[in-house]
Amino acid sequence: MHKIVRRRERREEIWSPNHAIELIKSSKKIVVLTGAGISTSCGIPDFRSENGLYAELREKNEFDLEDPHQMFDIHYFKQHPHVFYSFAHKIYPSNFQPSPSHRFLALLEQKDKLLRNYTQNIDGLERKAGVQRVLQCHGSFSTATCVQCRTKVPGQDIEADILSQRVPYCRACAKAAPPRPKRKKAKKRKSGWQSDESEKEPPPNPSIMKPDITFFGEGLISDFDDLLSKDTEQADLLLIIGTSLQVAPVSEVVSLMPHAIPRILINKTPIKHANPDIVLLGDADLIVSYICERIGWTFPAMPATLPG
Ligand code: CNA
Repeated sequence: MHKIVRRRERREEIWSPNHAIELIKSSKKIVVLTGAGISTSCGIPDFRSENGLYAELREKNEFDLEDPHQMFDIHYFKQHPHVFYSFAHKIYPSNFQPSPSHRFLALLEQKDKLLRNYTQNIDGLERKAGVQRVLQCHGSFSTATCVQCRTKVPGQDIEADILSQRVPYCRACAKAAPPRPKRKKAKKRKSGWQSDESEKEPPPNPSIMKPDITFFGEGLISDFDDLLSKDTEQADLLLIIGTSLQVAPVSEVVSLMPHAIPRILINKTPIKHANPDIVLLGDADLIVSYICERIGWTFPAMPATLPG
């Protein structure tokens, strides 16, 4: 009740960056909802910005897609896996380093203020920055699963295929299938993208491996609902950073948080449906660096090895 009154009173005022700094300083259980905007400075494009992946897929149309969403659509993937694997190396996270925004999350955790980071990102950079209390709502490349027999393998097993733009097939399915007679030399395909189908014979029953990232048409990882219902009871601040909040159900974190909890949006573009109390528009890295400077926090050193 106290919180509700406080927020109603504050809503009468004009909230400023100073309020944001005060809220971050005083809060102890911060939920941070992040998206692709915290990784653009690392060199990974987001989806919906002017120079994002959707714009690139639309403009270049090198994959002949009717709609850029198809690149991450599970039904399309199962029928045309070579399209995703011709492209996946561009977003494969092995060579990227965390941004100041990722390190800000690590800092909140170090200060014992981070209740949880709900990230929609699949690049794993929160963990690389040392953040432990992170839920990768849309999964990651750290494991891969056979779409047919559901055998799970470490992501490293398909890394070479991703980087060479080849479709990885399931070894377990190939072992289980009866041997089949040798084919004559495969004909080269005329398609624009490189397909391994033209390079080598696929296994008898080609079962495709898929990285454990959530495609459109797939459900979220199982922990999401449980953790969110616990966190909504404890959270005292919601920070939304670098997301257009267009992808449900993660976008619903905002509406599921009790109204008493103040919400701060840090983003390049305004997101009206986040209904934020404080909007800090601009580059996330610059804004979080400014906040840290004002509070007197310095970024922790990067961990030497990857936790978890
Ligand atoms: P989005 O819809 O592309 O929105 C990104 C938002 O970030 C936009 O509102 C931008 O204005 C904003 N933004 C971009 N750069 C910055 C910046 N430097 N500072 C502040 N704000 C910035 O992406 P969402 O994350 O909202 O959509 C969820 C999708 C995107 C998830 O399914 C992800 O898997 C997917 N995705 C992830 C990555 C990644 O892991 N790095 C990259 C591309 C897409």
